[in-house]
Formats: sequence, structure tokens, C-alpha cells
Amino acid sequence: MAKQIDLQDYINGIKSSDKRMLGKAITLIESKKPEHREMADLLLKEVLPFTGKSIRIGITGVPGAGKSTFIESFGKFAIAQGKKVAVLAIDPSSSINKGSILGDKTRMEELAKDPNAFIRPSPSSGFLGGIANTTFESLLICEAAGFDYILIETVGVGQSETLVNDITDVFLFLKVIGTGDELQGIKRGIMEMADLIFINKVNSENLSKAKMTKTELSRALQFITPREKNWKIPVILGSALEKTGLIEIFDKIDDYIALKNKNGTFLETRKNQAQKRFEFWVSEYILEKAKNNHHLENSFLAHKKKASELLSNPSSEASEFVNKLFGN
Ligand SMILES: Nc1nc2c(ncn2[C@@H]2O[C@H](COP(=O)(O)OP(=O)(O)OP(=O)(O)O)[C@@H](O)[C@H]2O)c(=O)[nH]1
Ligand SMILES: [Mg+2]
Repeated sequence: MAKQIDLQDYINGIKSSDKRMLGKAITLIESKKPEHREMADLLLKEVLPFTGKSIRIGITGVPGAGKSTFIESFGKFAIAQGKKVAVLAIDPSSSINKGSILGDKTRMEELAKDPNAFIRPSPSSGFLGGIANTTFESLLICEAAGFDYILIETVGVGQSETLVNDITDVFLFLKVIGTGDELQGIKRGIMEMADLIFINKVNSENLSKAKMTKTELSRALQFITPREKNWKIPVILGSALEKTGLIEIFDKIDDYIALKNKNGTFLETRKNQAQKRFEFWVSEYILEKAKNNHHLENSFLAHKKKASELLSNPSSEASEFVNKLFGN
């Protein structure tokens, strides 16, 4: 039997940026087993002093926009500038084939081979299904291992943007060139979240069309207040495949972080995110405890069953149950 990995092994592995151990540490973080949770918590406490120093970048765009390709190209570009890059790809569910882990892995093959890169797909079940999502905690592990950039790919559907937005410093929206009227199809919420926009798949043939898209986008952006004071959302043309426009994105990210630091919002945002994160874990732990507490089990199940019979409101059943839980 393989030797049990102890806390110190994890810590040493993370500090020496050992990719295999990093992978194991993240698996530990993702585990729902109580004994793993306990160890994961100890590990997170140990590495806390080494976290916080990376730039956390969320990347969104419709399926096929080129997010994974962009991450691979941008990641390699950043590494060429002397940075270390970690990628956390969020896989929605195996039922959506387009975002499959396998596909992403092959697309990021070259980056994955680079000693200064680390790529980790998140588990399919862990994100949108109401099960604890641990991407933020995985991100902390990567930071402690000394990665300068953490890139997180969203699936471009559902709540994933909001969730990724809640753990990142800067949000990049990848847009594919389209006809002008396609702009109406862009969810306003996404535009309001974007700090930078990259129009992808631009080449010499479609350059004029791309410029038109840029003009249209810039016009639409006039009606949107950037999240950051004194920031004008840049629209950059480029190609993830042909590796153009990457330097502009790299520089704009730098500018954006510098501005956030100047405005005092960099830390402020992270503090707000940490508060949300705290609330997330409180509800996770309470639900878990409620489900596992044998004294309450009947009660939890009884209320749940009543809700399921459609004879009372799920909200009323939940409220009654929680009141019991806290003894009032
Ligand atoms: N011509 C061209 N094709 C590109 C470019 N960037 C990406 N592609 C292609 O577009 C397709 C989708 O790219 P991905 O990087 O997988 O897109 P994605 O947004 O990660 O897609 P999902 O993860 O499935 O949502 C692939 O066939 C890429 O090769 C580009 O700049 N130019
Ligand atoms: Mg992808």
C-alpha cells in the first residue's frame, strides 16, 4: 500500500511547486469526506501566509469562443515574461460535451507540458450542482505554490460567470466577431462584469469586420458603467490561435490591477469576496451538519418530504426546520 500522505508532505509539495503534489493537494481540498475536510482545513491554514500574491483572472465567452485556446496562448506568453501560470478550468457537467475536460486538456497540451504552468480541471459535479465548489480554495493552493497568474475559465453558461467573478480580480470577456445585430445577444450582465474585452479569431481576412464589431461594442459600452472608477473597458482585437493581441491584454491587465491598487479597490474587493465566501461555507456546513445529524435527521427529511408533496411552501418548511436547528 502506498504511504499515506501527511500534512507536511502536502506543505512541502506545495512550497516546492511539485505539480504532482499540487494535484493531490487539490484533490484533498475537493474531497467531501470529513477526515479529508479536516486535513484540507489544516493545510489551508498552513499555506495562508503564502497566498494572496497572484493576479486572479476570470475568462468568459460563449462555448467555442476560444477561451481554452486563449488561455494556452496567453499562458505561454506570460511564462515568456517570466511568470508562472496556473489554470483552473471549470467543467460544467459531463452532459455538456462542448466543455469536456478531455477537449480542454488536448487544447492546452503545450501549456500543460511547461514546467512553469499547472493545469487543473475542476470536477464536473462540483460546480453548478449545489455541491460545494472549491475552486477558490484550489486557487489559494496554487498561489501558495508561487503561481503569479491564476486563470479561471468559465463555461459561459448559467451562473458560472457570477461564481468565477466572485473569486477573481479581473474579468476578461472573449467575443467572437459577428454581425452587428449579434450584439443584442450578449447578455448585459456579462458586459457589466467585463473589465476587458478581447475580440478573438481576428485575421487579415476578417479585420474590417472585426473593426466594425469593435465600434459596435464600444458604442454599447458607453451605456455601461465600468466597475472600476476611471477605467475605460478596452476592446482588443486579436487571435488566440495566431497569438496576436496578447501583449495588449497582458499590459491592460497590469494597468487594471495598478488602477485598482491606486483606487484602493483591489484589497477591498478581495475582502468582500472573502465575506461572501464565508457565507457560502456557513450554508454549506450547516446543510451538511443538518443532513448528517441523526437527531435532526427525521426532522430534516420530514420537512423535505412535506415540501416535496407540494402541500406546503419549501420556504416555510426550511424556515421551520432552521428554527428548530437553532432552538427557536
Ligand atoms: N481561426 C481561429 N480559430 C480559433 C481561434 N481561437 C480558437 N479557435 C478555435 O475555436 C475552437 C474553439 O476553441 P476553444 O479554445 O476550445 O474554445 P472555448 O471557448 O474554450 O470552448 P468551450 O470550452 O467548449 O466553451 C477551436 O477549434 C479553436 O481552434 C483563433 O484565434 N482563430
Ligand atoms: Mg474551453
